[in-house]
Amino acid sequence: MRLRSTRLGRTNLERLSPGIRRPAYDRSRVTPGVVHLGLGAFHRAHQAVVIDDCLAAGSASWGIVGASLRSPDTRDALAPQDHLYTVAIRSAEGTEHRVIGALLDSVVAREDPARLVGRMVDPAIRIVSLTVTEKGYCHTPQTGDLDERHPDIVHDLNNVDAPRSAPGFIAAALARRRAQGLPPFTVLCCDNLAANGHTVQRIVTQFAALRSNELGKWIADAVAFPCTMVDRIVPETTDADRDSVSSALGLHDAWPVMTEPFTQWVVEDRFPAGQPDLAAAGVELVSDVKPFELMKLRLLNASHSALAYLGYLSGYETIADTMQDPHFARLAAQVMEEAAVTLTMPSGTDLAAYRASLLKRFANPALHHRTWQIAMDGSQKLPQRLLGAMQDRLRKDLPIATHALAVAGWMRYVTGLDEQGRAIDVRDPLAGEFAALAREAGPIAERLAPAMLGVAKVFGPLGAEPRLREAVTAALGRLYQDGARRAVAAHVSA
Ligand code: CS2
Repeated sequence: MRLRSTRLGRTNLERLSPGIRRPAYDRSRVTPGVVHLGLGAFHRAHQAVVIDDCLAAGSASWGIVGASLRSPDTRDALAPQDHLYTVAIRSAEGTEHRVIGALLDSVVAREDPARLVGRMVDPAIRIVSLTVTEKGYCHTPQTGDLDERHPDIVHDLNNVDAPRSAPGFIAAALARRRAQGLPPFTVLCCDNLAANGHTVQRIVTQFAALRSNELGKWIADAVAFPCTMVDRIVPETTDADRDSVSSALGLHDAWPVMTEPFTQWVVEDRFPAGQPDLAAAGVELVSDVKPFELMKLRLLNASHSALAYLGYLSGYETIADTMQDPHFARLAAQVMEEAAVTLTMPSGTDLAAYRASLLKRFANPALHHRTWQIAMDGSQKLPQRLLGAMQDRLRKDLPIATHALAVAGWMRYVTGLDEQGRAIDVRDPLAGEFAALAREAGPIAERLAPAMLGVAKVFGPLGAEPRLREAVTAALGRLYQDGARRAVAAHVSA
């Protein structure tokens, strides 16, 4: 019934239920300054909210044009509502709804690549930001280099003006700007990659150099790729969420996004082409993001992945469910504690308080964040979340059993069969390779662990490290013998 209620849109904002926050600026005066690649829920609940604040503070030339690289779903949901959508901020205390106006238009790259390139070449666009997920960069996560054999990269090198990949679009637009004598835009990566700005700079430069050495050199010299640390937990929107948001609004929103109260954005202050007043909107502008990035990847994302694999195998559907099990809450705390000693933070950073706040955020009962969602694309996530900290701990001669249990949980998960023998829907660019290795090795830790550790794209030389092999094989053995729930309980009680 609710689905037939009036659609949210620019002409009916005054009909929103009282108490719903809405754009505090004249949207008709806003012009685009940002093209964002990857118009998913995370962008809409994070950077777009900040830009909405910037627009309210007077930076009217920084509206967003969003692009989905493949799927038309977001555009199809948002275009009929003038690209307005709701952010629902959920906690045990209740839900706050806020309608965001920062997104002005959307493009589906696959349908019309030239249109997207055209928008990126517009001189008004001074920032191209990205949330295309780890695998969207077409790189080898272990080394941070462009994967020249990636099918999208091969395609884009043969179709430079009608690309498919994020590096392909950035290079195409920058090449045209250079040819037209226009200054480049700043490339702002907002994905959880290690040293994300530097990594994307390397990937785009390598791609461009395959097109022409001059272009590669110009991009390396002239384009800024600031590093960022982005943080906000954004579970996938469900139909029940759509219904509850629409009923709170009094108008139908086809694709609201769900999130938590916490939000953080730390950005390297390097925007030669200009920036909206990010600082006024709460963004922390710093000269070196690296320590914050590592802190977040190794504390938040590492323990998230550990909870996701081991929690899923234990039959827990969401992170909050998993955290209700005190052994898993302890496991998350232990991953963080053990990773914390590998970090060097600027003075004044209170890591203990940060860890405590993460445990509270994970336990948020109002967020339905599925373990399955976080378990996705592990091959792209493991190096920066777990393996770097393991390497650093090994260098310091510290034990790595906790991280090894998480890695073993991932190995067990990507075999594609759960502890009851039911199929797991493994989503990972390397899923086929992992399934084949699992079939060949069988459910035998001594065979499976070394086979997985031999996948160089994920583990690199670390896979041959004897202490790591021993710890991961032992942990995988316990998972096969006792099941994940008992193995975690035994580990944290030891
Ligand atoms: C999660 C992240 O899906 C995942 O892998 O760990 O999306 C996490 O929720 C965000 O990085 C939080 O900022």
